[in-house]
Amino acid sequence: RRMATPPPSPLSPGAAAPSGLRRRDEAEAAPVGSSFPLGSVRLRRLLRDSAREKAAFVHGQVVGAAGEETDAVLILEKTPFQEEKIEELLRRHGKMELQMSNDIYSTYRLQPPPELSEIKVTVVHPATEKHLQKYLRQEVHLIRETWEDYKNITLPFIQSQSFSIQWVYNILEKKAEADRIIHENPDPCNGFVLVPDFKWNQNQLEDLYLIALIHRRDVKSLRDLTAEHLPLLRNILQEGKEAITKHFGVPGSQLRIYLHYQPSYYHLHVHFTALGYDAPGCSVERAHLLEDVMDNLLLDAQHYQKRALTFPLRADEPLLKRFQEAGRV
Ligand code: GTA
Repeated sequence: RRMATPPPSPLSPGAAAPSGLRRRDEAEAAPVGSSFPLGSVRLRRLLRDSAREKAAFVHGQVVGAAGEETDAVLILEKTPFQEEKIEELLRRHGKMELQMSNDIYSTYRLQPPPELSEIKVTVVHPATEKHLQKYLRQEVHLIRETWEDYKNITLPFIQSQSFSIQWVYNILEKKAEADRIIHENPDPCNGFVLVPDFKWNQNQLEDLYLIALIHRRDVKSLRDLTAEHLPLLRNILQEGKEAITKHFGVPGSQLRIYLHYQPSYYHLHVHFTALGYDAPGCSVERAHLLEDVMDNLLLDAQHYQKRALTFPLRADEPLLKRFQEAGRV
């Protein structure tokens, strides 16, 4: 999506910011500095980098005041271009160095002014070993999990060790990100909260990414869904689409709305991403379109307690070891 003919979006210059969203210039006016001591991070190793995503996943060590060391994961990403800033970038370009020239073709190395070359930094601190593993580049293997595998292998495993979902409860209880909420249906059974995903900086619509977190706390993943949850899923689909169209001007037909299996966080949530954005985790081996999930539940209330599900696991994930020990890989 180009921002030349912007929707009634808080992101376009001069547009009034709907409640709960800050305009970009306001965000820039926020106090400089942060609670995270970026300058004192010691680089331990590069976990992964991606030339295509222009991102580096870094394992760092933070030294506290008393000399204690804690692990951190830093994700450094070059942010997408904003159309309204391109002219300024060309006009105010800094040093421009010719790299090669051939007939009508030439390439240059450009050093733009700092305010036009922003980098998004995502910090996980203190990071657990599981976080380091999550972002480490590794081989992946596909698992085909039957319902018996789920009950005997996966469920005991996720009950014994999975990422904390405190951040989800903080959002639901308005202890964090309350000013970022785009929509809420407060019903304790069929309600949810829609917030921008922390992978999206909200500066451009190309990589739009929001998540809907359900209020009820007894649904871990796709595997728990039955026809009983259809009203909840319908609310997420309809109200989520409407809210995104209203706030960002993106029609429902340009949204990819899906669940992950396996998720990283076992509190049911639904991903809303721009259809044109190749979001991490949107490939067939991980993503289940919400509307397909709803159709499956309509056809058979116990669909997800019967069928086998495929998902990828990284080579040294303990869950893969459990499947190997059970002779299932
Ligand atoms: N608003 O505090 C949070 C928060 N946290 C902790 C996670 N999320 C949050 N959102 C808010 N506030 O989309 C978001 C995540 C994710 C969703 C959880 O909640 O950004 P999931 O349970 O299905 O887990 O979804 P998933 O898919 O593993 O999460 P994630 O982090 O997207 O990781 C998938 C893969 O994408 C990773 O293995 C990694 O390779 C890649 N990835 C992760 N982050 C980035 C990134 N910033 N840039 C590029 N690639 C990334």
